Amino acid sequence: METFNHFINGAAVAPASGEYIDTDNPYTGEVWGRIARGTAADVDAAAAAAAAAFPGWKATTPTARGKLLVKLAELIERDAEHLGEMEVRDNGKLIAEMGAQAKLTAEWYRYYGGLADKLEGSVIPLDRPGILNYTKHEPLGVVGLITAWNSPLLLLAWKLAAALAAGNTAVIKPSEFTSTSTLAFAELFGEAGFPPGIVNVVTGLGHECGQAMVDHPDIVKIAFTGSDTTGQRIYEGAAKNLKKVTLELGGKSPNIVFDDAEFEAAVMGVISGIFAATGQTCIAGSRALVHRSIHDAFVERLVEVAGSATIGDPMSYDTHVGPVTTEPQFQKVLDYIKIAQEGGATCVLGGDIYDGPGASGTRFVQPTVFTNVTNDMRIAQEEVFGPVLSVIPFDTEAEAITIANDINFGLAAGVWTQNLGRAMRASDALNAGTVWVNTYRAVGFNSPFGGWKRSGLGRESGIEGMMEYVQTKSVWMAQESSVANPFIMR
Ligand code: TXE
Repeated sequence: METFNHFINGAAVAPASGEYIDTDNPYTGEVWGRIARGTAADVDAAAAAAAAAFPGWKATTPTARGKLLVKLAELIERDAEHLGEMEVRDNGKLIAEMGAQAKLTAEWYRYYGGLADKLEGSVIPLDRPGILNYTKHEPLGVVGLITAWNSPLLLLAWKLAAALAAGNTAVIKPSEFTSTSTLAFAELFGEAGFPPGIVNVVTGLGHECGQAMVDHPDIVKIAFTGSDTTGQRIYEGAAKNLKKVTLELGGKSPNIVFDDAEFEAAVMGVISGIFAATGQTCIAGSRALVHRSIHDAFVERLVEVAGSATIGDPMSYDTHVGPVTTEPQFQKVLDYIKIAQEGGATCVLGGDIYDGPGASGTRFVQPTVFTNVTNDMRIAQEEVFGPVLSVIPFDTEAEAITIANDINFGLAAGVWTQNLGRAMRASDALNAGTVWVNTYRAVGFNSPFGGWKRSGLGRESGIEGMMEYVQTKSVWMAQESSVANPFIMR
């Protein structure tokens, strides 16, 4: 049984409470480690370390900060295999995905390392003689970064790389289900040459440790990935101290297949949108909107391919669908299958626990497809976060767009068509932060990502992602120190 402590000021620190939380392997069900159960006292210590490190980090030139981030990227690439394996042990997602993701996170640190000394202010051509007015982008201070269990290191990179490049210091809280890869990753900062205190990790429960970060007066911003209800709670809590927030809150994304789509590519695209990562992805294309003229043939092929997925050990490169990460999530997915059936949807694939070959008897759900779904059903409106697809037929382009937008979320959307005009019209009309045409589930370090409506606030990645971690200062410098009339505005 391995024990993991907080990482504060460059060192492992035991929890003030002395308490730990068990952590298990979703594939075997085995409890293999325990993580520190952080409380307000631990958050205090981490915030104090980050606050102490902030002036020095802010004063470090952006070029020097960038070089350290690039060095960190090299270390991530060196250790990617190990970090990826830790993530699989924590969240049960496929090694093919988590290994690649761990390596990919390096790109965010490299990109923001390069961007660090390119964030320029402006000189404002004032309508007043003898005054130089310029703007500069300054860091916010200590930022709190709270991540979810589905992709711990990638979700963190989207936040942390931008925050550090901009000159902020950080307190991080990974999900209580998947904390160990983040703790191992934090060790790399010292080796890369970062002074201690710039990056601190506290682990623990959301309502205890996470909430203490939201309430902490010295943490000036919270960047969060998780559910919309927790995101709303964080937003409300942050309002008390007028904290800034960036929120990435998942969705119920439509994947629209028009009758002129390249059939086989669209089938694979829809499958990749929902069954990859066992559906545990914020951008899951959990609503397939399919033109009625191809609906039956499309469903038939979808069921054929999804039904042949190899289910089992996430550490095997031959596995297509792994276990559900957490016990509450497993129960939630099963509940939603029942909700769909009670709501009148027809289950044409799966619909139950999987205990066939490759399953270890823990948290496997069969890839599941529902037809006869209408967009007002709960299964079409609420995020399941599991391998459950709803197929909804449509007759016209206008109807497809109406159904796609008739939802409280707006993170992503997919469009499958060979008609360029239709692709452009649909991309314009869809209410989503990301639209993919003839592809799905693609993200990049330099392309802004974020949601509309209940899918969140703010953007991550790209230049916009860095602007979430700076505040603008406007400096006025007079050539001559004269105050003509002290009683009126100059
Ligand atoms: O999420 P939570 P959970 C969705 C998905 C899933 C549901 C529940 O639908 O079924 O969320 O998953 C921390 N103050 N997504 O329970 O509660 C918590 O410790 C501060 C979508 O895991 O949102 C964890 O670190 N922090 C999503 C993080 O918030 C708090 C990815 C996420 O937990 C807190 C994962 C509080 N009061 C789940 N309460 C996506 N957008 O991709 C909890 N936390």
